[in-house]
Amino acid sequence: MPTPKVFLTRRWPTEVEHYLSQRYDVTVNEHDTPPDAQVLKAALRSYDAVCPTVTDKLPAEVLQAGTRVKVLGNYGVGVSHIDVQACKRLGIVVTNTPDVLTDATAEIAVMLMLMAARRAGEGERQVRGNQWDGWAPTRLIGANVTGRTLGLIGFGRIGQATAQKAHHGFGMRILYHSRNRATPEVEALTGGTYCQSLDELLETSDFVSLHCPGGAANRHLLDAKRLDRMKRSACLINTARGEVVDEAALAEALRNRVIAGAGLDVYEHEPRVPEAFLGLENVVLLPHLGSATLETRVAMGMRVAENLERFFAGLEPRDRVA
Ligand code: 8YV
Repeated sequence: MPTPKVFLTRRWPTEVEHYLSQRYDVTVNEHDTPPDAQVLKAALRSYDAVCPTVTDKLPAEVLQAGTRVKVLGNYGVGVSHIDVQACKRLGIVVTNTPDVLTDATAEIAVMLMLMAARRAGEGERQVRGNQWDGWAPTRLIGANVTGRTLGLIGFGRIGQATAQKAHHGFGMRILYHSRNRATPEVEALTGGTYCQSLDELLETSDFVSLHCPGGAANRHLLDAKRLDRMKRSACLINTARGEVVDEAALAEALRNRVIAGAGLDVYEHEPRVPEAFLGLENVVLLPHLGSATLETRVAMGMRVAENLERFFAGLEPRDRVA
């Protein structure tokens, strides 16, 4: 079999690019900017494997151009930027990179919870803006995280890791809402209590953290009505996907103090961050840092490599999602 042709839509850590180049005929998008639909279509026509990231939109209309591509080795765990059903119809295999980014992403969820509760962004802006005029008993008063209730929506790997860190690190009470109840072992490890009713979780949590997949099924799951169910003192944390939250409704809720704060790592139309958030002090805004540690990004690349190796050897890839 001739050496498979592989296209990386972005730059990857050097050691992974090197590893792949020794095994395949690899082309890297040297510009490292998100490729547009035309570039993606051309890649799907010319390469055996295309390796996209969250920045690359692959709807059915683009995928249909794929006369040569056999496998999409997604660099990341979320695949809501890919029409997975269309891939199934077209016989294109899709793989992702679970496990290796679980802790890095859970760390960001915990960090956002602390930052939102303790008004860290607001405080830092004061210091950098030369507006801090010294310590005072009543200024920049936040809320303790220790001992409070964390409600998780979605309880997969990242949700569970977030629960574990929050429960064991900060003695938090953990509630979770998900399609399926976790095993007793997982509940014991994470301190998680299953909450069948989403409304009940929203009404009783001091922090609500999103860990469900994006895509059409969960689009605007947190809308104005659901935000209104949250405690006035609560914070919303999102490290999942931007589309899970109605951003306009969230901005309104933050402005009107329907909820106390939010910590966001993801946005519905990245890299656009809604203007309405920028003027609000009670929202922490991060630039999709979930998996951004060197060891994680290398491990993600090596996981894609492992999936490609198995695919091209005629075996079932470890992380096949379609
Ligand atoms: C990744 C993420 O870095 O894996 C995911 O789903 O959200 C990120 O942390 C990104 O998706 C890369 O494709």
